Amino acid sequence: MSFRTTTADYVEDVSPGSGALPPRAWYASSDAKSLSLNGSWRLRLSATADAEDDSFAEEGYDAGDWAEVVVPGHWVLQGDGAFGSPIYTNHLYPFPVDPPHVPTDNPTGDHLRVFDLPDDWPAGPDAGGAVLRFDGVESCARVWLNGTDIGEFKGSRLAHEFAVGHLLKAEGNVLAVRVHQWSAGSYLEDQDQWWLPGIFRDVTLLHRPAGSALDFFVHASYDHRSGEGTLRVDSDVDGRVTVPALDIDVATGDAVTVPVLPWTAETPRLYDGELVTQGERVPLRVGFRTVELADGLIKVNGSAILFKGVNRHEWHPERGRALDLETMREDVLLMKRHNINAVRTSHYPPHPAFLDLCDEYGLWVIDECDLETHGFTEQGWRDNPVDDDRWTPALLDRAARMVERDKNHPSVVIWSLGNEAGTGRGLTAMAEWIHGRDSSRLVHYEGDWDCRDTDMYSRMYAFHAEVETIGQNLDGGTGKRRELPFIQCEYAHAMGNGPGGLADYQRLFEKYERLQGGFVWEWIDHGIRHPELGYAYGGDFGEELHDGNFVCDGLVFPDRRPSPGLVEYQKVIEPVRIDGDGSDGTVRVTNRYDFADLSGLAFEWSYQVDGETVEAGTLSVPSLAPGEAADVKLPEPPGDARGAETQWTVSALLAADTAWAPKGHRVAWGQFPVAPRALPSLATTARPLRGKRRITLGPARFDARTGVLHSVGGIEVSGPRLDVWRATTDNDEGAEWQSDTRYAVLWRTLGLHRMQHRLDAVELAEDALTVRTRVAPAAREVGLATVYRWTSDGDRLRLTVSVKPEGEWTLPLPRLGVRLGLPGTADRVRWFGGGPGEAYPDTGTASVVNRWASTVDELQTPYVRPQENGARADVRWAEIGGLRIEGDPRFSFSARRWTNERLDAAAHLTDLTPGNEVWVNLDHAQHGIGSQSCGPGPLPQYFLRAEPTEFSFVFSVLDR
Ligand code: IPT
Repeated sequence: MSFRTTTADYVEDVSPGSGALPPRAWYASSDAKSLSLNGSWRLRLSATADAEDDSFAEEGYDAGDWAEVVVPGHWVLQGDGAFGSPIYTNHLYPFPVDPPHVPTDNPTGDHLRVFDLPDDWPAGPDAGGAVLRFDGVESCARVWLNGTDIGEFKGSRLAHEFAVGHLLKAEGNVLAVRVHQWSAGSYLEDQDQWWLPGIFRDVTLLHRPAGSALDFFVHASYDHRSGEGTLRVDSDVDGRVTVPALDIDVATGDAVTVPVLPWTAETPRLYDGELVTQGERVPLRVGFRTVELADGLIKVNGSAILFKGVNRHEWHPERGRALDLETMREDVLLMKRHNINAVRTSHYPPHPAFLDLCDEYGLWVIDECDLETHGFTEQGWRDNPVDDDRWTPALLDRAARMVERDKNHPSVVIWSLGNEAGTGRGLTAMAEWIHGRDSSRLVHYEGDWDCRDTDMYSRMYAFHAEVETIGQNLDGGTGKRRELPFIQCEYAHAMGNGPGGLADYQRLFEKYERLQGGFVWEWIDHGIRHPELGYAYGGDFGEELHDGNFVCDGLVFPDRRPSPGLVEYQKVIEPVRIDGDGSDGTVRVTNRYDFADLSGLAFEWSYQVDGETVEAGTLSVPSLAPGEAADVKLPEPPGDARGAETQWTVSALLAADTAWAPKGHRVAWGQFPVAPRALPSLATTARPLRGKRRITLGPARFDARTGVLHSVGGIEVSGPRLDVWRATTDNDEGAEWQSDTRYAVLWRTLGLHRMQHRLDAVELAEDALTVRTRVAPAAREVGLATVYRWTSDGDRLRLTVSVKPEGEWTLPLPRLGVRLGLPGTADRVRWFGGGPGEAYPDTGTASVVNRWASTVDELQTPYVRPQENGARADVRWAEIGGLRIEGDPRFSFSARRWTNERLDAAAHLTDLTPGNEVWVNLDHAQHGIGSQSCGPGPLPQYFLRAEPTEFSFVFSVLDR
C-alpha cells in the first residue's frame, strides 16, 4: 500500500500553476480604484509544506497568536532570526538535485490578512469585477480568498493576477496565502544571490469596472529619415487613444503617423497619453523609437548604440529584494550621474516601477526572464529543465509573463531568455515565442554561443584579447554568429577592490564597430546589515553550503555609497572626451554620445600651479553632433610659474538642471600637464654621527645597532622598512575554478606575507648613512637585496631605497615600497597628487591631480570583506603627523590605523580596530588589480615585476 506523503502536490509540479489570469501589461494606476494590501500581515511559519491544514484560510479563523510580518518582505529578514535565515549560494542548489523534488524541510509561511473594502469601492449590480495582483512571491504560493481556493503559482519575480470580484465582501475579507520556500520553480531560479522566501513585492486589489482595459500593446516606432513616429495601440478591449501634445485621437488598432521627437536613453522624450475604454482611463507614456538589427549592428532610430551598462540585481541591505520606489529611483539617479546608459535586469524582471523610471530618466534595458538553472552544470547539465519538454510550459509561461508585463516600456530594447541555463529546446521555444509576439525588439541569451536563438553574440568575462579578436571578426563561430554584433552581458567583475582594466575594455568597444559595449558585473553588493558584522555575506548565517563574499561584487556598497569602481567607470565611459596638449594650448573635444549633441553642456577650464587653481574660466565649444570632434584654443597660460608644476583641467558640466542632476554636475573632464614639477633635490651637507645608542643625521635619529630610523625632528617613527605585501584583494585571490595563475595563492606559497629582514651592514660615511639588508621569505632562495641610503642637508632627510632581486623571481610583487609607523595622533592628511579616491595601476583613470585633504579614517575604502584599499596614486608630496614626505619619483600613499597583516586577516570591517600607531605605506609601485575574481587578471602592462629598482623620499618636519 502506498499513500501520498504530501497534500501539497503543486509544490513539485513543473507546470506553471493554476487559476491565474493570462498575463497582461502592467500599469501603476488608472482611474479605476485600487487597494494596496501591503502592510502588516499575520505569519505562521512551519517547517514543511503540509505541516498545517487549510483551515487558516477559513473566515473566522483566529490568528491572534501568530507573528506579524511586513509585506512586501522576506520573512527570513524579519523577526531577528526567529523566522529562519538567508542562504547564499552562487550556482549550487542548496538542496539535492533531483528535479522536480524539493526537500521535506521546506519552510512554509502561512500569511493572513483581513481587509475591508474602502467606502467608495463600487458596489451593487454595476460593481464590475476585481483582480488580485501579486507582483512577486518567492518561490511558490497558494491563495485563498474568503475560504475559496483561487489557485497557486510559481515564477517568483513575475506578476500573477486572479479574478476575485465574485468573492469580495464589503468587510472582513480574509486573504490567505501559503508561501513555500522551495518548489519545482526553485530549479528555475538558481541565480547567484540570497535565497529569500516571502511575499516580497506588492499585493494589490484592482477594481475592474465593466468595460475596463485588459491587455494592450503600445507600438510606437520612429522613422529617423522622416522624423515621424507611428503609434498604434492594440487593445483587447476597444477604445480610443489620445496623445494631446501630438493631437492624436485614434481608435485602438488604428495607426497614426505624426512628426515627433524620438525616445532614446540620452533624450528620453515621453508623450503622455491615455487609453480610454468604456470603463477605464489608463495613462500611457509613449516613447517613439525603433530597435532593429541592421548592417550587423543593434540600431535604435537608425544609429548603432554603445551600451555602457551595469547588471542590476534588486537589493537593499535590510529589506533584500523588497525595494521601495525611492530606492529604485536612487539606483537610476546614481546610474545616470555616473554616465551609465544601460541596465541588464540580472537575472529576472525587476519590480515594474523600475522600468517606468528607466523610461522617464533614460536607460536602455535588457529585460531578463526569471530563469537560471546554473546548478545543473555540476552534473554536466544532465536533466537540465530547459532541455526537458515537461518544463517547457513553465518556461513559456515565464517568457510570456515578462513580455506581456513589460512590453509597453520604450526603455526595454532587448528581451533576455534568462541566465546560465545551458542550452536546450525550452530556450529555443521561448525565443520563438518572443520573436513571434514582439518583432520590435531583439532577443538575447548568453548561453547560446552559436546564436541559434538570439539576435546578438553575447559573452561574459571574455578577456581583452578575445574581445579584440571578436571586434575584428576573426573569432569564427557559426555563419549566423559572424553576422551579429557583440556585447559582453557581464564583464569587469566589481568584487572588492577593482575592477581593473575597464579603460582597456572601453578602448576596444570604441575601436571596433561590432563591439557594442557591455554591462559591468554588478551594480550593488548584496551585503545584509548585521548587528555584529556590519554587513553579512555567505556563511555568516551558518549555511551548510555557501559562496562567501562572492555576493558582494557591486559598484556600490550595500548602502549605495559609490565604490571607487563606480567612479572609475563613470570616467571611463564619459560621453565627452577631452584630450589636450598642454604645450600647444589646445584641447580636443569629442562627442561620444550616440544621439545627443553637446548643447546641454557648458565647458570650463582651470589652470593649476602645484595643484592649486590660480585661474578659471569658461570655454566655448561648438555643439558637436554625435561622433564629431573639435579643437578648441585655451587661453594664454596665466602668469609665470617657473619650477612649479602646471596643468590645465577642462570640464564638461550640465548647462542646466536635468531630471537626474543639477546644473553644474560634471559629466566629463580632462587634465593635461603644461610643465612638470621639479623633483626634490637636497644637498648632502650633513654628516652622520654615531653615539652610544643613536646615530644622528640632520633632523633624524637612528638606532645605532640596526640603523633603523627612530625619529625625525622629534617625531617618533617606526621603520621605515621594505614592504612587498598587500592584504590580498578578491581579484588577487582569483576564482577557484579558473585555470589562470592565481597570484594571491602563489604569493602566499612563496611567503611574501612573511618576509624576514636580515641586517647585513650599517655604514657611516662622510655624507650618508647606509643600511644594507636582505629581505626574503623563510624556506626560499629568492630575496631582495635592499639598501637604505640616508642623506641630509641638516634640515631635511632623504631616503633612497635600492632593491635588487636575487634568485629566480617568477612572480610579480604585490607592492614595492616602504612602510613606517607614526604615532596614533596622526590624523589629518594632505597631499598633492591623485585623488580624491584610491587608484591602482589599472583603476586610476578617475584620479584627479590636485591638492587633497582627508582624515586617516576617510582614506579607507570600506570593502565589505577587508582587503588592500585606499592607496592614492601619483602623489608628489603628502603631509601626515607633522611630517612632509616628497617623492622622487611620484609614489602611492596609504595610511591606516591597523597593519596590513591585520587587514589581511580580517573577514569583516568590524574586525578592524585602531591600534596605537598609524601605518603609512609609501609605495614606488603596486601590482595591477584586474578582475580575476571572475575574469581576467591585470594585463601584462600593469604587472609589478621584480627587477632592480631605486626610489627616494624626502622627509621634513612641518612648522607646528
Ligand atoms: C556569472 C553569473 O551570470 C552571475 O550571476 C554571477 O554569478 C557572476 O558570474 C559572478 O559574480 S556566471 C560565470 C562566472 C560562470
